Formats: sequence, C-alpha cells, structure tokens
Amino acid sequence: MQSWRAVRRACLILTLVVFASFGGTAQTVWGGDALIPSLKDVYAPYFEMGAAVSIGVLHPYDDLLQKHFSSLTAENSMKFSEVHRSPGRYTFHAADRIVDYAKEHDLLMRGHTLVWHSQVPAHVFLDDARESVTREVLLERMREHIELMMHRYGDVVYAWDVVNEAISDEHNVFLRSNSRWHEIIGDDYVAQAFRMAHEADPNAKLFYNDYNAVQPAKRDKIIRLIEELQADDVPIHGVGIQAHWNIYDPSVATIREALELYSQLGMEVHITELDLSVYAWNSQTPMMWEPTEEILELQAQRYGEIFALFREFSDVITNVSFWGVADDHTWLDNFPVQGRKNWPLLFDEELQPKPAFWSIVDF
Ligand code: HXH
Repeated sequence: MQSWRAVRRACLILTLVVFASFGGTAQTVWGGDALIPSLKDVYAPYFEMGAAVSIGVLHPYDDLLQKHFSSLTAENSMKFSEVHRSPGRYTFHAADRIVDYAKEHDLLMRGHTLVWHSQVPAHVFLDDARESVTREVLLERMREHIELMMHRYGDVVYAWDVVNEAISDEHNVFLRSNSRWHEIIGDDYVAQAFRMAHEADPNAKLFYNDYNAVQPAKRDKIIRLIEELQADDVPIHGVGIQAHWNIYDPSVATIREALELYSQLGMEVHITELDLSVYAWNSQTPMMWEPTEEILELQAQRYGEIFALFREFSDVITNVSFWGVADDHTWLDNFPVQGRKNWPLLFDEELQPKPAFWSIVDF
C-alpha cells in the first residue's frame, strides 16, 4: 500500500522548493489540500464514510464534508424534540437544510432517530388534562411521528435508527425502564416501531441503535432483542453500534468479539456515532488543556487498529459514521463534565488532519 505520509512529505519539500523559486504562486500550484487523501475514496472499497452535522457547521465544514464523506447524519435536527417541540408546532427548518445539503452534494443520509426515551418532549405522552395517554393513543402518536419523518425525508434518508437505546445498562434488566414509550406501550413498543416504519417506507433500511454495544452483557441483550424481533418476523435490517469509545476502552479484542457475534445475525452493521474520547469514560483521567503528543499518538494508534478491524468486517459493516467532523465542535466538549474540552475526532480545531487521520488512511 502507498504511504501517504511519505508522499505528503515529498510533496511538501517540493512545494517549499517551488515556493522559494516562484514566490507566492506555489501555494496555488501545489495547494496543501491536494496532498491529503479523501477518506471516502480510500474507504470506498469497504464502506460508506459518514459524519454527524448540525446546520451551523455545514458552511465551515463544507470542504471537509464534500471531500471526505459520503453519508451524513443530523446530530440533533431530526430528533422528536427538534421537530415537534409542542403540540401542533412543527419545526423542520434545520432538518430540511441538512437534507437539502445532502441532496445537493449527492450524499447519503442516516435518519436519527425515531423512537428514543431521550430528547422527546413530555407532551407526546400527555393528554389535554396533562394525564398520561393510553397505549392506544401513544401507538397512534408513534405512527404519526414515524410517518411524518419517513415520508418527508424518505427520498434522501436510506437508513433509519428506528429505535435508539432501548436496552437497559442494569444487570438483570432487559429493556430500559426509564422510557415513557416502554412504560406506556409495554415490551412490544420496539416491534411496533419497526412494523410502523416498514409500513411507512418499505424501501428504508431499519436499524436498532445503541451505545455500550460491544460490552458483553449489553451486547448479549441487544442480540437477544434482535433475535426475538427476527423470530417474530419484525422487519429489521441492521444493528447500529454507536461507538462512543475512548483511547483506552474497549479493547480491540472486545470489539472483534462483538463484531463476530453481530455478523451472525445476518444483517448489516453500521458504526453510527464513532468518536474516541481522550478521557476514559466516567473515570478520573485528569483534565487536559491541550492534548499532548503522546495522547494524540495513542489515539492515532487506536483509530488505526479499530479501522483495520472494520476493514476486516467490511462484508457486514456498510457505513462508518463519526459523531462530528472536527475537534472544534463535539458533543463531548460538555459531556460527561460541563465545559471540559475533548479532542475525539480525525480533524483538529483548525480543521487539519490529526495523526489519527493519517493512521486510518495509511495502511
Ligand atoms: C448518543 N447517546 C445519542 O444517540 C445521540 O443522539 C446524541 O447526540 C449523543 C449520543 C450516547 C449516550 C448514552 C447514554 C448517556 C449519554 C450519552 O448517558 C449517560 C449519562 C451519564 C453517564 C453515562 C452515560
């Protein structure tokens, strides 16, 4: 395989020489950007390359998005709370803008997400007297929402996270208990959502999406859920592994084991929300003001190993999407600790490729 780093170094030297002899024109002749390979081109033989976006980054990230990615996800704009904040008040502006951008630039879109316990307004579960609605009413509202979203965006969105995060993290608990969908509808709410989604758009690929999805206890519960759905002939076409990981965990062996088991379900796997936090999850790792070189190298090495694994499983992994584009904007800046900066992505705060970028294109 070609070594992009060596090619880049050679070109850089050449650029400097040309620059020295012809003055200011060199930059336009050799334009630094051309030396950076396109992620989506490098990975075209393996899977789609995606990124989560909000409308605010479409313009600043325009070059990066068009050069490196073949798929987009709306980070927040398609969530229930964004499109239907209060009864009868629909706000599609942001989602429409992202979908129009995807259309304009010929990008695929993943739809995120239809049925989730979080970022869903309370009114969905309440009647006019502010009492909980019945199962029948909630099923009707679920159907309305699913149809609304899938009909509006079905021409661009090719895969939907129909249900997000339904499995409990608690030992010996199967479905998450703090979900109003689960509380009011009951255990079959997941199956109901998938059936409604398939009726709304029979061509859409329907995914179940979750975090901690390679952690053995949760992984096994996700697999059990999917096997139960399959046994009941519920239309489901893929599993989404969020992959909010960090530079220490989970181990490559743990990820491999999970991919092997998920492969056996006979469905597609999407890596839906990839990022590698520089802090261990929920741990006491010290706060940094800047990532050190060692940390960036460790992150690069981890990204390299993880993408080698993804390439190995490219017969089942069909889309790998990052939860963001560059380190200047990431949801991890405020999570789990408010105000704490993080650097989990492939491009730095100046939108330049990081060591992690080179380690996944240089193989
Ligand atoms: C994802 N959840 C969502 O799918 C996505 O829509 C959102 O934009 C970002 C991430 C990941 C997540 C899951 C659980 C969670 C936080 C984030 O809850 C915790 C709360 C405290 C400590 C640990 C987890």
